[in-house]
Amino acid sequence: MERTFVMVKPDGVQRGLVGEIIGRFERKGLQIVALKMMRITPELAARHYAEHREKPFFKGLVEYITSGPVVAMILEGKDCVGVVREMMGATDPRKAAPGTIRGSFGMDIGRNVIHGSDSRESAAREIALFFTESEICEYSLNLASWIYE
Ligand code: DAT
Ligand code: MG
Repeated sequence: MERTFVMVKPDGVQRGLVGEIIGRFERKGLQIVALKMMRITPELAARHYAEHREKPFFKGLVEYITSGPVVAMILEGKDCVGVVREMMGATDPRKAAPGTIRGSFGMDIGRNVIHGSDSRESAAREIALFFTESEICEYSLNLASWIYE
């Protein structure tokens, strides 16, 4: 099983989309193994988005992601990283496919509601950045045989 890091961004929290978004992942069959609400510091934002440090949108991105609480989680499932990226849709919500999370709920690239790791390597890095080992719950889903063959 694979794990990925997902975060409902401050706009998603303010707009009351937390339940809708988590519900979509639950109904898909992904397992929540860690979940918390938190405020991201500018330092954590800079580490999380280190790959974008030189981009013109970096300052605005850090302001946005630190502007209110986020809901951070670790999801687990078969091909979880790719499955979540597909469910999120394209980075620009106006270009994201209808029915995806960004395609359903967003308009601007700087208010795109959700973050999800883009690779297994990013997932491992971001999970370590946001969660301690003791915050991760190992448990088996009794439903597993109804989700996977
Ligand atoms: P994603 O969040 O789909 O992985 P990314 O890693 O390329 O996208 O960028 C991280 C975030 O930065 C993205 O969710 C929104 C913001 N962003 C990306 N490209 C942008 C741009 N051209 N203008 C403004 N914000 C941008
Ligand atoms: Mg990214």
